[in-house]
Amino acid sequence: MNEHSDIPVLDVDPYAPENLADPYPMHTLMRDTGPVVRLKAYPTVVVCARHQEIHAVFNNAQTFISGAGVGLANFNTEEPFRPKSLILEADAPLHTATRAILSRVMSPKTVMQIRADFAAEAERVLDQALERNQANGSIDWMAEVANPFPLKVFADSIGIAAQGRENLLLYGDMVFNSMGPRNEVFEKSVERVIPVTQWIMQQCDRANLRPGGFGDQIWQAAEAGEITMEQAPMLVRSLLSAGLDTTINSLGNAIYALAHHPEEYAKLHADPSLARQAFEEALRWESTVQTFFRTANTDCEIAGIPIQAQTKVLCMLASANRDPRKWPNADTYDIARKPVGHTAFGTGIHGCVGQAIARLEGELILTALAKRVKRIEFAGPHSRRLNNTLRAFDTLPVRLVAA
Ligand code: OVM
Repeated sequence: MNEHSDIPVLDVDPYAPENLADPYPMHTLMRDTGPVVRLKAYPTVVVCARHQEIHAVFNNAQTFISGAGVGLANFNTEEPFRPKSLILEADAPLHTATRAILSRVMSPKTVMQIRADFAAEAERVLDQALERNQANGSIDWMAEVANPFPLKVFADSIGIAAQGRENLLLYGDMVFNSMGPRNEVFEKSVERVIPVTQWIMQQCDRANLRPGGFGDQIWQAAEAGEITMEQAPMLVRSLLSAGLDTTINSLGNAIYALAHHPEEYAKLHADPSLARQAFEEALRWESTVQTFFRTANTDCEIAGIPIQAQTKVLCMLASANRDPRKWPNADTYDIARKPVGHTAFGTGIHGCVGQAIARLEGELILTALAKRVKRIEFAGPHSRRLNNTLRAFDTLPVRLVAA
């Protein structure tokens, strides 16, 4: 793009396996190259890796739209991987209507109502994990805690059946991979796209949703005329897409942060009321959703640099959260820090609509952990699940030392 010829170009691929495995050196290079950079391998893209520009782009949804996709593909010229999300991949006025429904379904009142059940389940999961840990000397945190907890509490809240929930992980992996290029990790994750998608859409039928659950409440909004009956299952799909893989890996990332920082864990163990801010700081330090794109709707500018209409803007959310221009000691995991303004949930009108529930899940698991466990140690090498958007684990072996 000639119009962008003043923007520095980097010969790095954010979707190469080595950068997915360890994105931080690349983030530093991107931030230090300029407020906007280009990538040799992706000529339709400009990248923002500093906090200031990412915040500006996300808070100008009229110029930097979501309806052309929040991944690499521009839906104005490329076919979406799946029918577009009615909230993530939508702009006003559609987004306004769907957002209102989901923010009511997951309101502060809802969070108060679900809290006791979520807390009881968090305690049960940690009790069981500790038992397995006593028996075997260590546990896989992902298999014993991070996967089962959201798969129980959030999927129960939506109101889907208990059977087949492993499909939620496969589906999330696919959807988040589809926001990058058609590389090897994408191809591998879409091997079972047809049966997994069929299962997901089946769960979205009203007949398969528990009366009163989040899914049923979306159908009630359709009955009331806020959206059409055809749109209701698609909005249920958003809960199934966005609410599991994200929180699951955030619980993985949080324990990874704490196991890496025994002195920080000691503070949490001494005062479990720090659980909420320890989780929040983990979201800053290891952001589960690493990237989202916007699309320039018109010729515009970022940091005074002209940007051509239809350019995809790659926002490195995890890099904004480690930007030393924004955060003192940005690379330090410090549970006393209150990381207000982090971008792990995005920011602006598309900011995560389920973030209060995600925070609740993190707080409750870390509280239950802090009360039972005096020390966490890595118990062998972890294995990452490389994903084009998510910072994720397959396995995360840890030893929990009981208090
Ligand atoms: C959706 C959706 C999918 C993935 C992520 C997300 C983080 C939303 O289908 O609406 O938000």
